[in-house]
Amino acid sequence: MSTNEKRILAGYEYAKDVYAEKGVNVDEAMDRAAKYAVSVHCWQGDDVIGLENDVGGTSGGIQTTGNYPGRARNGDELRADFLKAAGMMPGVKRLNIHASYAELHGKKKDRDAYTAEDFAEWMAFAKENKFSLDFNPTNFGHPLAADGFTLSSRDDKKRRFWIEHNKRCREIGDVFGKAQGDPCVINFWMPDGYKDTPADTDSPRRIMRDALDEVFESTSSITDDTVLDAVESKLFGIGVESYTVGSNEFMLGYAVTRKKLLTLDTGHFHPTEQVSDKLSAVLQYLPKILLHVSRPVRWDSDHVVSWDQETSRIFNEIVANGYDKRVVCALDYFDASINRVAAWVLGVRNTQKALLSAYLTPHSVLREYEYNCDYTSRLACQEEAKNMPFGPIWDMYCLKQGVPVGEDWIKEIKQYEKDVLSNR
Ligand code: RNT
Ligand code: ZN
Repeated sequence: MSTNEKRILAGYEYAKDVYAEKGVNVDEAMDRAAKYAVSVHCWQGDDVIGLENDVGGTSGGIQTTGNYPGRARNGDELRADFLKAAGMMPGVKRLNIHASYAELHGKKKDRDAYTAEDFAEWMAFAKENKFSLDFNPTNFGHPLAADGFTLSSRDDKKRRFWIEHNKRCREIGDVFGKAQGDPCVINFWMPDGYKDTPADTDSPRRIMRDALDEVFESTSSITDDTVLDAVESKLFGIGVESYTVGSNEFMLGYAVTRKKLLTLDTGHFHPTEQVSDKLSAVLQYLPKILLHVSRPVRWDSDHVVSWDQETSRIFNEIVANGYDKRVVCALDYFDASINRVAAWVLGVRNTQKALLSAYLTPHSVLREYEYNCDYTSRLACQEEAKNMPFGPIWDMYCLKQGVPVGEDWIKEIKQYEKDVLSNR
């Protein structure tokens, strides 16, 4: 055993005792954290540009900022970077890809004609490395979405194209789901909306509702066994400030009436609204929801997920309420101002810290105080919980998961940057 490992073990023994005193079983907490899957988005690795022939990139109010060198320029680089990053992330990981990551090899076809074959490399990669795949229609970054409308377009030709694209995505997800033996989670996000106050707010919503219905009804042979559909709401995007067709109320209503998952992205609400407070509200009416964990800084800026108070609260809600099976977790951010592989690792490790720390929190003690109306003790205990020796447990968790402990991963990233990224 190395000196470092001895130190980790000593710290761990001490910390375990402290937690045991509060009735927390540390080994069980680590086990549960490791089993809760986090779906990691491929698009952090290439600034959401994608791998298609002539289309791709961001539009519809989302934006990647920064120009750090070393961006993955093709599928092989993106997968190599992802694998490098995955080796530094504890816990079960899924791999979340977008339709814009089709590898067409010069084939002249558009998004309304994609099939699972266009994702053959991703499927092989997922199988080889034992990641399950999740999927997303790409309703942006395309000339037919240039006017800001997709499934709610009044233009029949454009709307038909997007309806067909979203159908293809369910078919592709079905192939993924069958191949991996567990459902592929498909997230439907449409950027549709107006920069300025509309004269007609009703018809785009009616058109989108009917278009979504058509997508799901015409592919209804695809069931929950292979695909879980989620619809993502949003408040506003850059250049789409005044009206978003797929608003919170629209998507919540859609999810409840059509039995879909609702996607709650932490950047898609007014800054004083908290997704942590929404989980137990929507889960009174929906069996499952999808989370997009992100970090909005003043707007939906998609900063790298930090282990901040709101992220902690979200995972406390999941764990304390026993929502582990009902809240599906995916990450959604894109930062091109720092090393992109590091950005991946940071976001997942921070999510995992929030998750592990939630499993280590004595929720039943806190609830007992609450039920006895002893709010003094509840607050005191919540504050004391912040001071628990989490660090040594985290180190042991990383050690057990076979990923770098402490800051060791930064050295590894710097080496990778020197050997691989800087040569691009
Ligand atoms: C946009 C949504 C959406 C996208 C990804 C790339 O605001 O959050 O989920 O970020 O699909
Ligand atoms: Zn999102």
